[in-house]
Amino acid sequence: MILAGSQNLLAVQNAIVGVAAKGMSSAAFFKIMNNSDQSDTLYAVRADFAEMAQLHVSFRKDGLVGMHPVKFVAVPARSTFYFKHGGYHVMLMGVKENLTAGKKVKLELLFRRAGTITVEAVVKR
Ligand SMILES: [Cu+2]
Repeated sequence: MILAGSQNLLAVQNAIVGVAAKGMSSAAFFKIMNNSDQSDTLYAVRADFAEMAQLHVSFRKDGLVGMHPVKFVAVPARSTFYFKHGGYHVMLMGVKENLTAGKKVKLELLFRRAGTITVEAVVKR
């Protein structure tokens, strides 16, 4: 997904969403490439196919694993930031349809500087 205009300063790529049955939870992963000289902040994600979408981070501490919501994620200038298993992810609570492998869903990522970036995510097992 390329930001409108020729500069392509912030891009979101390789978006995937995990398979899930209707009513269950899923998670989204992607990479954010910030090619600008300024940091940017992802502060919200919209997904119409889920009741709620939240920025989350997973942690491992003293042999326990868990996760909790975060208010925003900062993406430093000239860097690539990965949302991945065991780290940052978008928690998708209560999916409104069966998410089967190969299906495509839309995610809107809201950045302070770059604005709203819409990506198509592929459902993967
Ligand atoms: Cu989570």
